[in-house]
Amino acid sequence: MKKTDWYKDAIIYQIYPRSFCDSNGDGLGDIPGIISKLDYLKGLGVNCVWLSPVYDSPQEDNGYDISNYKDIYKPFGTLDDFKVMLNEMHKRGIRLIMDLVVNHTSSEHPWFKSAISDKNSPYRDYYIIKKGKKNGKKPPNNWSGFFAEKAWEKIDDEYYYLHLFAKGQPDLNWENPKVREEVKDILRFWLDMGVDGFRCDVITLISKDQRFKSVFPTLAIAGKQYYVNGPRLHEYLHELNKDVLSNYDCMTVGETVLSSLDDAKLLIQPEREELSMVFNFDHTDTDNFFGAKWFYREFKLTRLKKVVDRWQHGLFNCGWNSLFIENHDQRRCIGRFGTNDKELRYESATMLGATYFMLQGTPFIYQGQEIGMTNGDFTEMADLRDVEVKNTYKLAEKLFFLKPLIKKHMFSLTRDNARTPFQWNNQEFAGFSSVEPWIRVNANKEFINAEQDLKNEKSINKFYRQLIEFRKNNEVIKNGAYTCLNKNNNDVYAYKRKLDDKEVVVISNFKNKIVKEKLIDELSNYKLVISNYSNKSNELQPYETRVYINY
Ligand code: TEU
Repeated sequence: MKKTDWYKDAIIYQIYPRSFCDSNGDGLGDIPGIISKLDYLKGLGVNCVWLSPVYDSPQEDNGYDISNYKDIYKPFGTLDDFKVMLNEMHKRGIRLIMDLVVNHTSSEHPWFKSAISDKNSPYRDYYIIKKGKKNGKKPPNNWSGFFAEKAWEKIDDEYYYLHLFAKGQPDLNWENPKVREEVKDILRFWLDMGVDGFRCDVITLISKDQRFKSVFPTLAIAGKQYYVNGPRLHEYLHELNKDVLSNYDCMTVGETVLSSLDDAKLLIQPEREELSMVFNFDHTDTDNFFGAKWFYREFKLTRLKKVVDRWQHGLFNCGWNSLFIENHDQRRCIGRFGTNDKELRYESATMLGATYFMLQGTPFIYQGQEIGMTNGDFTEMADLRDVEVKNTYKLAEKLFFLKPLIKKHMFSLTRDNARTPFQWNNQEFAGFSSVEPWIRVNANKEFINAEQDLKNEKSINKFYRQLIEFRKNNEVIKNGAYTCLNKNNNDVYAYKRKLDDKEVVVISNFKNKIVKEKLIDELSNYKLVISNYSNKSNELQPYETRVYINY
């Protein structure tokens, strides 16, 4: 097997299976539904899919809680359906990467059930189980997790288990070599079947500082200094790479929450043989304080530029970037980053699309992003489904904030915003399903849907096709050096990519106003290849974007 860098030429489409396409009328998306849409994906031009978890699971966190790593969640289909899907993807030149969720399992996993029901179980040491303090009355330490809860849950009078996410997601004990062998076995199972790689869920959390020290003060995600980028992280990843990943032509992209550029370099420098790429969240944190999305603050373009500059320069000739503006944990990009989700939706969507697509790295598109889907139109807490927002709401209520205010906050920031059913057409359930889906369809499916978008003169999908087409085999986009052309400008983002004497220049207006841009005068010998207005003057229209080349 020859290991290649195919992921550097990939354009990856993320499918959140529950919400993509329901083929059998149970209100939940499924694998046959995905198969029925592969020609649509082929038409868009993507050449790889990242599939959010489809494994067997009680779905406390929509599949990020796995109870059997080698089987499919029944309502999504069977292993045979999966194999057909994989084959149909490969036939169309589309690779498939799976979601690898191995920081934790589900509490319904047989390993965990055995571990907590019997102190002598061979699986006891698969998890992080510790005696409580004060004769079991208090947890082993004061850590808290990501979902607005304490990180320890009682098993009996004496013992607790660690869960950095929901209670139904107990953390695995990676110190135990048997656990690492199990993970390798899971990797081989899917790689041997033909999958092309993995998106590794919260991979930077797998190694915990074994002193399990309490921390002070105890803010949100208390203890993170002891469990993010822990002491043996690199050793574990190198081991997986050496023993399994290096034997296949596969790629990995690590979800690296709370990690810096320096942390990322250690994970992806090719000679270290750990991961291929990471997802960093510095850009999605440009509209909050402390990297915590609930602490919302107004977006500022210069802040975004700083982040992009840091990563584009930081990984140049040293690692490989991933590029994304949406995923299943983020709210929709339109209406975000200073843009407008109403009358200038097309302009906003296309401007953001062009701006991130011309950077160095592998672009990811989240389902619905390519037709400009917007946040959910939630009005009641009962409209929401996500365990994170439910826990956070409970906590906020306890801290006696004004209820109507927190509700509004929850509606605008909940992860459910990205999880509403894909809007295929304007039928009652948006062509997603024939029955009421698991989460409400956005009422704007009347005019925001794939069928309509493809008919529109201003089609977001067609704009993305253009971006994808332009990137394919484009050496300047793949390898060119990045330079920001107007660091201190808070309205317009202009940057250049340069390889030898070939240049690509991107100019994007992030404001809902007309902006005069002098740079345009200097580009009179360049060719305008992509834009979302037919304007050629040096005044940029609201959310106008232009891509120029000099070759
Ligand atoms: O996300 C990790 C993670 O850190 C997020 O939960 C993040 O804190 C949150 O989205 C901020 O709003 C991964 C998965 O992408 C997510 O869907 C899972 O819930 C989580 O891991 C647990 O597996």
